[in-house]
Amino acid sequence: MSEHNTVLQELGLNVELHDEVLKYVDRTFQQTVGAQQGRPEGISYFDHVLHESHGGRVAELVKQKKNGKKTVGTFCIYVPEELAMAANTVPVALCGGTQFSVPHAEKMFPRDICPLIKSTLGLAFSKTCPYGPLKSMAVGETTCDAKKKTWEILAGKVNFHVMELPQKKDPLDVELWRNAVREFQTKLEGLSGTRVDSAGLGEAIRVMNNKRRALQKLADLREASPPPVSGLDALVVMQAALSDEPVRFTAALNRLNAELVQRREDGFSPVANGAKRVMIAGCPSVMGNWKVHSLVEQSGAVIVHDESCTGSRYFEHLIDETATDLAGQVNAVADRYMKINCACFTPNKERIDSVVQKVKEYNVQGVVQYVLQTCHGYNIEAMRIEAALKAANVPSLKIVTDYSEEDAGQLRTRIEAFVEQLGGSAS
Ligand code: BJ8
Repeated sequence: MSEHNTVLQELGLNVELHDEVLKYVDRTFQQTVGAQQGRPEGISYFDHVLHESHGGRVAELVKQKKNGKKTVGTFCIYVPEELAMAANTVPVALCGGTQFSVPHAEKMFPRDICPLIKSTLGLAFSKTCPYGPLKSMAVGETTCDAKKKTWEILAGKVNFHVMELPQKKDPLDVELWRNAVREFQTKLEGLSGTRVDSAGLGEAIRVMNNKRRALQKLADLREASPPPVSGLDALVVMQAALSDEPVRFTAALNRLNAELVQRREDGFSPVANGAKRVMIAGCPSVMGNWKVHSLVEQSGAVIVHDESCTGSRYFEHLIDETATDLAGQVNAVADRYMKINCACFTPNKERIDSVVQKVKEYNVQGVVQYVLQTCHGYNIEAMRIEAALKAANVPSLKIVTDYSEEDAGQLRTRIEAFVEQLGGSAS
């Protein structure tokens, strides 16, 4: 048995099944991301991060755990990573993006819940997620109904904390959320035995803001026509952002960005001149899920922006760094996260406006609204987004799908027809 599989076995994983998951994910990766031409050299780091998310990264966290550092598992980008870091813990996203694990969840949970939740649960139930046994605490949030009700089941089985996220953004809601963030801080301090102080939180804020700046720079580079990088590769970077160590990640992304600047100066792009510029809006596409991005780009379009939690919702809005006392810093953290526009908010005018704004900013010719099956928030909100886009003369297409390949042929036909009818070539 390899050294790594020994580590997995020590974590209590089903090593044989885990090998099958990796082969499945690798095959999906090769058929989508790996099949592209003209990828930048710097992307290899991010491929490696995805590849090692169940390998080297796990070994790294096991080592840290042995030295007393706790890992905190998260399922949503509302959970403030800065606080976890300042409390001397490591935040790691636990969301699953592979169809492989879905049937394992369906044995125990209802079939008609979203694939992201089923994939995540299936990895845990089949003992193929190394982060499950590694984590010292999991953190849920009151976002969609499916998640909220799932946390109730999981809370009885593992150390679980639920952050209460309000559903509106009025002053009382902001106060409620600030309290939830303070409560999270206390919970983390109890877990790690480390008090969050102003210096530590200030440093964590700087680290995460630098990461956001680098991701924003990548987003800016995609404004070019044609962009120096494909949307699929930008997605790979985003997926890596959710699991990698942030300082190392930012350094690698700054190197990739420098390469892309050079490509732009040299007039080199992997994308054909005149490729239709498409934006993805809606649900996240976490590691293992490259389906819709791949279909869109195989149809001859290029994705120039992602309005999702594996896109701009993760990195837009910096945390205000001017507060110097701990209470002010914690409020600044809370207020930045409250600006995220998930469809679980109502009435959510901010999200509708921001989608229209991004269309202009990134010179988008058409929007693909990406909805994971049974995600009612994004599915119903798609009606208002479509109306706002129509008023702005921007065509849109709503796709409701899961992680399986069964509908790929039908989706391909719909996406090709959509891309075909998009207006003249981008300027
Ligand atoms: S901030 S999008 S990461 S909740 S897709 S589980 S909403 S039924 S992933 Fe999400 Fe946070 Fe919102 Fe982003 Fe529910 Fe929808 Fe499934 Fe979702």
